[in-house]
Parts: sequence; structure tokens; C-alpha cells
Amino acid sequence: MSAGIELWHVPQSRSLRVLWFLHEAGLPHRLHLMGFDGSSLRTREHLTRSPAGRVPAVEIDGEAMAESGAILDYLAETRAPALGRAPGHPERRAYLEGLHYGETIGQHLANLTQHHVILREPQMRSATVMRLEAARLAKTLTGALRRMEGRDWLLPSGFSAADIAVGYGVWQAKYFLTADEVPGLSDWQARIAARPGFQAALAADGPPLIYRADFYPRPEA
Ligand SMILES: N[C@@H](CCC(=O)N[C@@H](CS)C(=O)NCC(=O)O)C(=O)O
Repeated sequence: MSAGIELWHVPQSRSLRVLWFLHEAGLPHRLHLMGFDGSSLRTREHLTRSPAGRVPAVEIDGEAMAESGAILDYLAETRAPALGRAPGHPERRAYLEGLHYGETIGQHLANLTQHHVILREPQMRSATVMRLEAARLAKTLTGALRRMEGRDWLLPSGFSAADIAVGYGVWQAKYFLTADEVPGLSDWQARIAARPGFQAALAADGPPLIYRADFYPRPEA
């Protein structure tokens, strides 16, 4: 059994959440950069780490784990308590909500990525899905901003792993939403970009594999 933290990561994917956390917390780790060509994600070896053959996947002291939100919470609990809100903490409920809300945002990003980037043949893409999912993505972010009530981060006591779970979607939204579609979004993205832990994660992220354009406009209705 190998000691320490290993992360299997595809640049620009949800595994950036874990990479960001590791840099925020200053946790030493070994990074395995993977491609997005299904084949490396679907090997028998990788399927032992992630049942659906996804990233992120980690091994922590030799034990495999998938699901970015669960990984963040587990790492907070075991190695970086300042980034978590443990059971009994007055912000525990809001913290858990934020950790999981990341995937409410993430589902819209995934659908947009599929229709703008992954589906290469124009006839496979749906302009309706692109418009609908962009509007739904904007709503998730507007809702989170409303909860923040003018604060910089989700919880009154300050930055936590919940901001990383949600922040990944906030950051990636730049590919699909303009600043005027979600008032406050560009300031939020700037706050994320200013964090040394996020900057270090971006530097380690590897060459872009998913988004090659700066912005993916959707067709007019
Ligand atoms: N809920 C999971 C989602 C993991 C996920 O779907 N990751 C994507 C990258 S963003 C992936 O590995 N996709 C590869 C595929 O679908 O084949 C998490 O948050 O870790």
C-alpha cells in the first residue's frame, strides 16, 4: 500500500476541484495527467479507482476514491480541517449544501460542454439545449450569489471546500456566459483567480484538453 495522495486528473475537468484543494491546503501529492480519450479512463485499473471511469479519482494511502465533493470533504476532515466544517459546526448544513451544489452547477456545464465541444458533427448538436442549459447555468450561479448576500465566499466564516466545489463551475462558466448574464459573476471569478492556491492549481493543470476556445457562443433563437 502506497502512502500519500495520488490524483488522476484530466486538465480543465472536475478534477481541477481536487487539484485546487490540494494546493489550497498545501498537501503534497502525486499527479497523474490523463487524456480524455475514453480509453485511459476505461482501463480495468482506472475502473478500480472510479466505478464509472471518471476523473477525479484519488488514492489516499493506497485506498481509491471517486466523486469530487466526497474527496474534498474527506480530505478536509482528515488533513485540512480549516477547509471543512465538521459535524456540529454551526455552518455544517450550508457547507454540505455548497459541496453538493457544485454538481447542480456542474450538470449544466457538462451538457453545454457536450453540445459545444464533445459532439463534433453539427447535426448532433442542439441549439435548444445550448440556450436552455446556458439559461439554467446562469440561474444556478445567480442563486448562489443571492445566498452569499454580498460576501466574498459562501459561508459567513470564510473560504471553504464548498467554495472550491462551486468555484469550479463559477470559473468554467466563462466559456458559456457573458459577464452581463450574471451580475457579480466576473467579480467572483476575479476573487477565485486571485487565490494563490487556485493559481498553483492552474499552473499544474496541464495543457488544455477540453476547451480550446475562450468562449463558446450559442446560436441565436
Ligand atoms: N460527480 C462526479 C462527476 C465526474 C465526471 O463526470 N467527470 C468527468 C470530467 S468533468 C469525466 O470524467 N468524464 C469522462 C466521461 O464521461 O467519460 C464528480 O464530481 O467527481
